[in-house]
Order: sequence, then structure tokens, then C-alpha cells
Amino acid sequence: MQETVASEKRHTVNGTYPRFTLGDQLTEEQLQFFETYGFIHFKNFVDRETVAEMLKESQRVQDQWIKEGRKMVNGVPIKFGTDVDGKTIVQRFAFLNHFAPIFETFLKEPKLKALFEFIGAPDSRIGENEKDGLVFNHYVNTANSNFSQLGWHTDALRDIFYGNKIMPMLNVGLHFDASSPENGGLRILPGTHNKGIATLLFRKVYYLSNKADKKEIGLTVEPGDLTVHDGRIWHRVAQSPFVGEKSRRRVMYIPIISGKYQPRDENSKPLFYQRFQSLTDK
Ligand SMILES: O=C(O)CCC(=O)C(=O)O
Ligand SMILES: [Fe+2]
Repeated sequence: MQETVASEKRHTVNGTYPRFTLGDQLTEEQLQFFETYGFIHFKNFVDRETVAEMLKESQRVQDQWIKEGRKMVNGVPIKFGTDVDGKTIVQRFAFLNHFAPIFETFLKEPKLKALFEFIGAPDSRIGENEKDGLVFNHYVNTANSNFSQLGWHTDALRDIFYGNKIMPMLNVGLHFDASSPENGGLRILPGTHNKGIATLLFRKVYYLSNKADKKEIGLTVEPGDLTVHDGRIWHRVAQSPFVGEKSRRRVMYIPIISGKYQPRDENSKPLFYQRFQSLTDK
């Protein structure tokens, strides 16, 4: 235990943390790092050409959605905003995998299956049709941007709102822009993924708090890097101190999930929090 605390400090004090390379199978070291901290960072998961092609495809789908006036995908609202040049953009896509083959193919990448071992559930799978499917976030700081930061939260809270037992899940991020803590970006509170229900519910005020925490780690990523975080870990996206082009940050997430199969389709309605009471059902 003491050892864990000491190494946690070492990893947080100067904001550094080790990077790994994902092979066909997770190594003992990778499994241990993830178990201790609840997140992990793999370098160069896809090459620069793939990054460029994915960005191009996201823009194609964006323009198509804007043209057809689409507001939702499978009941999940699309977030629109304004870019530095005044152009309307999509700032949060859901189920993007259903709109471009390159993303559909990415979800089939065999190496992603190696990540299943982080949750160890026999029914682990990539959420192609569940949750929000493949999510693509586009943050940019402009006068009319609607999306430049995201308050403290865990991704597992959603399970509680939907009246489900919290099932093991991972959020796997593929990064498209270079980003370091000085430019905002993902902040993680290491080790908060396995501290029980009180931590999960009350460590921060969900989505309302944006305040830096002295124990948070800011990720430093380059295009093509892959990060994985446990669904129960506390994290936020810090606003870039810059405006305009320099603040641009694009990242996509795919959920690796387990438990009851709960697909969404075009008939799905936006979900509200009406089933909150069943939180205590086990
Ligand atoms: O943009 C990110 O890196 C994180 C986004 C996030 O936490 C979320 O959408 O739940
Ligand atoms: Fe999140």
C-alpha cells in the first residue's frame, strides 16, 4: 500500500507518467499500471496518414449532418458550435462509426481486443451500437464555441442514471491533435477508479466543477496516440488558455463495455434521469 502511495506521488508531482506500446497482448506491467492508476497511455497507435484520413472523414460527415439539418443520432443530441472562421461545426459526434467506413474498420482493429483484459469480463465488447457509440469531440476556444472544456465527472455515472448496476467499462481515446497540460486537455485524478461508491458519487460536483486539483495529471499526447481510462475514474477537460487555432483539440472515444446488451437505434429517445431511484437495486 505504501509503495502504491509513493509511486502515485512520483507519477503526479511533476506531472509525468510512463508511456507504453500496445502489442497483441497486454504486459504484466501495463496491467499493473492500469490497475493502480485507472488509466494508461499508448504511443503511436495509428500513423499520421490514418489520423489525416479520419479527420477528413469527420469533416465529410459534419458537412453532411449540417446540410441535412440532423440534430441527433440514435437519440443522442449532436453538439454544434462555431469555428475560428465563423463556420458551423460539429463539436460532439455520436455513433460516428455508422457514418464512415474508416471508423467502422477501426473498431474491428484486432489490437483493441487486447484491451479487454483490463476489465477481464468474459462478455467484454466494443460498444458499436451501445452507449454513444464512437464519439468524436472537437474543442476549440472561440467567441461562439459551445465546447471548450468539460467539468469533472466519471463516465460510469451514466449507468447509475440509467438505473443499471455499474458494469466495468473503459473509454478508449484516439487523439488527433498534439496537446500538453499547458494547452488544456484531459486531466485525470489517478487512482480514483477503485475507491468505492462514495468516491464515485461525491469526489467532485459532477460537471459543475472545473477547478484544477493538485493531484490531477494532465496528459501529453501526440496525434495517433491512444489513451484508456476506467469508466469510474474522475476526469475533466481543461480549457485551453489560448484562443483560436492553438486551442483546437480533437479526440475520439470508443467504449469497451460489459454487461447487458443495450443497443440504441434511430428510434431511441434521449434518455433522462428518471430511473435514478433504481440506483439502490443490485
Ligand atoms: O475529450 C476528452 O478527452 C474527454 C471527454 C470526456 O471525458 C467525455 O466525453 O466523457
Ligand atoms: Fe468522460
